This record gives sequence, C-alpha cells and structure tokens, in this order.
Amino acid sequence: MTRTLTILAAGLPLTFGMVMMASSAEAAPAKTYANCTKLNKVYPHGVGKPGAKDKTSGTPVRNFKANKKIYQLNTKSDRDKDGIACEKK
Ligand SMILES: [Ca+2]
Repeated sequence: MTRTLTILAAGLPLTFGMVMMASSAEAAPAKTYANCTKLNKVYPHGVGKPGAKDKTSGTPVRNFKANKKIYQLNTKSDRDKDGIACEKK
C-alpha cells in the first residue's frame, strides 16, 4: 500500500513535466530576436500584430504569426512600420 502511493507520487511530477515540454515545443516563448534571420527560423513568415496588414507593393504576406507580445519585443525588426516584423512569403 505504502509502496503503491510512493510510485504514484513519483510519477505525477514526471507526467506534468512531459506535458510542459510538449506545450513549450509547440509555442516558442516570446522573446526578442537579434535579427530577421533568427526570427524567421522560428517564424518563417514573420510576426505581427493581430489584424496588421503588410504594406508591400506586391502580394501582401498574410500568413505571418499574429502575436502582439512577440511583435512588441521585435518592433526594431519592423523596418517599414506596418505592424509586422520580418514579413516574408
Ligand atoms: Ca514590416
């Protein structure tokens, strides 16, 4: 009886840790990237404010990652100030 409880207690943190790892692999943490090469490795189409419109003269990029927090951390990479940093098709 005592042994069963010990095994259960030991297994709980392990299960929790695996769930945490799985979720962090899906969504990269919000952070500032040194440049667009690094940002585009994680977000190939850039990161922008939700609802931002790419103001390129060609076909606008719409498949960027929409995340206000990540965009705000990387506004320096939004050279044309259209609300999307490192937009790329
Ligand atoms: Ca931009």
